[in-house]
Amino acid sequence: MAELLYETKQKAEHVILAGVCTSEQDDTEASLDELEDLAKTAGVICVGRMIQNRESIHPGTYLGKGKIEELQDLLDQTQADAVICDDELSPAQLKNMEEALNVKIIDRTLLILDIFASHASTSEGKLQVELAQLKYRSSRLIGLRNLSRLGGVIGTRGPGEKKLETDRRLIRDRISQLNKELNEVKRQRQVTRKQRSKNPAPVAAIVGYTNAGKSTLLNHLTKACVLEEDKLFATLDPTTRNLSLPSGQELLLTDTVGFIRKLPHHLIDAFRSTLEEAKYADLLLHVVDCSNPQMDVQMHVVYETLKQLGIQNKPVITLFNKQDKLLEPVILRDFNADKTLSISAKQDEGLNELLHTIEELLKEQKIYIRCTYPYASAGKIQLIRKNGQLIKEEYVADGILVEAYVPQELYHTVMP
Ligand SMILES: Nc1nc2c(ncn2[C@@H]2O[C@H](COP(=O)(O)OP(=O)(O)OP(=O)(O)O)[C@@H](O)[C@H]2O)c(=O)[nH]1
Ligand SMILES: [Mg+2]
Repeated sequence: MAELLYETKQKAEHVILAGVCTSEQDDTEASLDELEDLAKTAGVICVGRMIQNRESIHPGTYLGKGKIEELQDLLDQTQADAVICDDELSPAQLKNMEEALNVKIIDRTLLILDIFASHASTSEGKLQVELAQLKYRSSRLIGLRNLSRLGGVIGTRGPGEKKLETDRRLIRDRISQLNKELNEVKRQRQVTRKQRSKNPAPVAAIVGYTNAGKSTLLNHLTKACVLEEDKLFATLDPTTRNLSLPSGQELLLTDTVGFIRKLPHHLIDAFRSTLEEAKYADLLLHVVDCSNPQMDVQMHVVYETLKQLGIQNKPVITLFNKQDKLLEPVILRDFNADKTLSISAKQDEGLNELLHTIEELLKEQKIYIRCTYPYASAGKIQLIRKNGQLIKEEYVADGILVEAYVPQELYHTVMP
């Protein structure tokens, strides 16, 4: 029984999208386009949409009374079997809408959780999704009971206050169990990171909006074989690969989970350790799909999410990707970036220039040294060659004269 509780596969085939346009959130049409992409990724078909202009979202029913009636008509016309709302609904909104419309009501959060659930492949990813789902669900059990009546997967459990109590307790137990398991995973991740920090190769994290082309970039730079797909949230687990820069210096490159506007907060909490991979990076490669008309909003969402995760003040190279898709020139700028470049990851365009740009930026983060090493200290020069940039190495009377850029953390170790 408990298993069924966190099963989230949507049975709904045909859905109607609903959003509210307020003075604070006025790009509802674009947000619904994205919701439609999410819905497609989750395997459902959108047969209509409805937008309401309101001062603010209705606290009790999400849409106002008149709009709910219109929605009922649209449901009758289209025979759709569910409504997907573009915001996270409160438990009361969910319950009231279900009661008013008598169809399945799904919100943006549930939809994203569903996609994450079907894309999670590692045990860590699965634990994280399950935790986020349970937390979301634990406050919405009444709504979920309705969901089962309307033909949801959890319909077999049967309603009843007693049953509900038991489930609530089961959910609580499972949440604490999941937290325990995730803490263990997190500890493990810290151990790995510590081991990695013994090898002082710089780390670059690829961040960006979902579907921007992050995995494609990693694959084209390193032959990593990460799944690239025209789907949202194709990547949930960070993959790290080695990359040699033109000077021979090694770099670790990490692909990360994509961001999206209104990323559910339970997901952020559950995925914090995965999302925070970028926190330990020396530099961020911010991939932007510049063929998307929503590019500016998407960049803003990325920086806001990074801020929320405590990832700030890192050097950023913004990559305006998918150049090949641009039909006419667009203005490309990012005032938050240290450097910007236009690329097409898929067509290997601009990637060599990218490697040189990374090298340049890393050089700026390093300390310049010019000193003479006694012959016995050749090991230190070897260390510089591996982790810094050796510009000059000359045999002189009293040793080896070295000019180089060295990482700050290695400065004291490599000084003669
Ligand atoms: N035309 C074109 N398509 C690209 C380019 N780079 C990536 N794509 C396509 O964009 C889609 C998304 O690419 P991914 O690499 O999976 O994107 P991602 O940022 O890793 O996405 P998530 O993991 O879902 O967050 C795929 O269909 C890619 O083939 C490019 O330079 N040009
Ligand atoms: Mg990806």
